[in-house]
Amino acid sequence: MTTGAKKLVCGVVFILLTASTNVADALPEGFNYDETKVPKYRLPEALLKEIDVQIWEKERRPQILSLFEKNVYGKAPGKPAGMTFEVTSVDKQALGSIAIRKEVSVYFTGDKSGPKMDMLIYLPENQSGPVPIFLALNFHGNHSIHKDPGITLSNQWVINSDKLGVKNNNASEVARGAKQSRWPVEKIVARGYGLATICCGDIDPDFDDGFKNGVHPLFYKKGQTKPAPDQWGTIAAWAWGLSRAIDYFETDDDIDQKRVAVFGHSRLGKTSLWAGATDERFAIVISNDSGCGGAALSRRRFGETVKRINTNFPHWFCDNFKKYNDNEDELPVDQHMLVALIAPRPVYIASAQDDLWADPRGEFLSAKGADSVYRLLGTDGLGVDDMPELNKSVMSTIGYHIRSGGHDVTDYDWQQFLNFADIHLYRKIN
Ligand code: GTR
Repeated sequence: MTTGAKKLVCGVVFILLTASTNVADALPEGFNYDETKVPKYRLPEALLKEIDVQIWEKERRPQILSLFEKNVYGKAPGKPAGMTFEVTSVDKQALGSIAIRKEVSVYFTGDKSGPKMDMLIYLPENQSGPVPIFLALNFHGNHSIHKDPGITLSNQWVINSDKLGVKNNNASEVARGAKQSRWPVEKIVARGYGLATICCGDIDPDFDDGFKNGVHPLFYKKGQTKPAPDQWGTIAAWAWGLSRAIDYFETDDDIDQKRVAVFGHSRLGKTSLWAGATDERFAIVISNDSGCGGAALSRRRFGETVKRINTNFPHWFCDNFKKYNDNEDELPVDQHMLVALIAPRPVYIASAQDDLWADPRGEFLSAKGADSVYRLLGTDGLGVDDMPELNKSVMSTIGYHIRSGGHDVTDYDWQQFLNFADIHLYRKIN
């Protein structure tokens, strides 16, 4: 071998080693990442034997929804009486005059000193009527999604981060635009869609405080200090907040509340699926790398497990979910039934090849497990039998892709979400 060729081989080996180290970093030890070691399991059936559309709608769907409420996410209250909205800013020439930017505060009980969520909205500047919109929670404050200096710096609880300059849960200018790679706002508005986003911490700060902060205490009965074992955890509270955003859209003539695509990444992808299941006003549901408690089948115990998620994040699900730690086979549901609850509305599940912690195959199998319900309801379901090739998206009513790379939201992901919305939301209704 020539010296040049040797150098090339060494270089390739080095790159491969570095790449695999990075992947391994995101994969906690002591969990299964080996397909041959997935235990044998039997999924509960979404459809029962003698079933038709009417029985699905009147009996089976409500039954499955209630099983998820009781055993996984917890039951949330409805729309609060007295909720008010306040438009706090409007700029009709945002982002170099391509967008309208609005900010809206939602006061959950109407009390301005009580919990509220602050929503940031971008709409295409040249819209001729109400526009379809992507709605998504963010992790670090609205100001983190774009460098736009007109976005108000959050004055609510945000998660501490050295990198983003956040101490004592107070937002910092360092975070402005820090997450913009995940939010291609210009592309979204250029394609004729709006984007609305809210920081998840406005609804419930993401740590286990025994449910003293956030929206839970607003609904306690006299003497109650925390949710009952079948009442909402943090994910259900975040999903509830997304429904309150649609309540606002219903009052805004610039937004078409019948064409709302709810989107979320990771823990917020679990949330978008649950929001889509509980609120049929969401026209399209998109989950990105949502993993355990999201699109991935719990029974596979591949990557993150029920026990691990309940231990690390004891506040995300309802207390009853802890009964299934190391006991997944006793769950009366699995996550394919969560996807089925969204039927017949289009749902898109996105996975990433290196994100084994979120079990890409388990996410695909949920999509596949929901297919029978989607077909019963007259759609084309999931258009493939097997996992598609890398970076080849499936655009049937159940959409799916697995892209190269790790746990993140990339341009590739957004490209597919926009195409999916064009097929199922935009062109269909226009
Ligand atoms: C991880 C968690 C995942 C996923 C992720 C995220 O630590 O294990 O379930 O939700 O966080 O939200 O980024």
